Amino acid sequence: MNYELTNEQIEAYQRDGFIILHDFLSSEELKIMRKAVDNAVANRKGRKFPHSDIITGQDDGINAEAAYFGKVFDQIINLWQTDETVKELILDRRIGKMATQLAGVDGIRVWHDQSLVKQPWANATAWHVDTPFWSFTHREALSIWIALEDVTIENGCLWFMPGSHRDTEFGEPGISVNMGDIFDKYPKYRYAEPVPSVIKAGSCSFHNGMCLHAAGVNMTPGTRKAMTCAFMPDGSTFNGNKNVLSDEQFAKLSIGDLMNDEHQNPLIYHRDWE
Ligand SMILES: O=C(O)CCC(=O)C(=O)O
Ligand SMILES: [Fe+2]
Repeated sequence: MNYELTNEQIEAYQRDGFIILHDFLSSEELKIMRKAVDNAVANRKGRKFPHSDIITGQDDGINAEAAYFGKVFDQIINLWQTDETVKELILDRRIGKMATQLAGVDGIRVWHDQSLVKQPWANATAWHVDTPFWSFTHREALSIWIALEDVTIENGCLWFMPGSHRDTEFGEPGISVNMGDIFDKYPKYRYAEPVPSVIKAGSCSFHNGMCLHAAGVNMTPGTRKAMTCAFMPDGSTFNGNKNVLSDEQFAKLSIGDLMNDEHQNPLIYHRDWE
């Protein structure tokens, strides 16, 4: 794992809101991660969350919009909670250190991981931001997105809008079936140039959860597999959103509570550990 970041890379991330890191995993590490994720996904049998029977793609009701979202990607969340190997690979202290350095915070906890598989001919992921969906409010929250297969313009790579993480706002997140609806809210970016993240299997990107991003349709007969993990800066507090929390966890929390449950949001790196 090439986990060393230069100051230039950290500065570029903080300026742009994302960074693309080629050759992140060695071919051996990639093989291990791909096998672990495939196995963990198969064992979940389509269950989107560890704590409920919702099946990925079937949780948004029966209407045209749900039918569209059901064909964006297969999304299996918190594999680390149901698979020991994925836990070891994703809650890796070295990845935590990278996230901490990029975010410029003191420490990082897991918010949630997810396997994202765009099936052949899958729909596009419209422009959106991530953090307003989550159960805490922090401008430096971020995600790693690891390509488990070569990711191309044709099979639905991610696209980022440089610098947008400093202009977006919290509040109603929403993601539309229409690719460009979010530009009604952020007109400054309607005519801006996005950057495609074309990366080989084993490469990764990090993006700030407030950075505008999207993914294209999968215009190929093959899959586009990625493993991702969202990170919450240590010290974040509950904002009232349920998001990926179970009913039990949600019932226990009050707005303003520190999100420091080691079973749900383990600390994976803190600068004090050096
Ligand atoms: O993989 C995709 O198509 C979208 C991923 C995404 O939006 C994210 O990781 O935040
Ligand atoms: Fe996203």
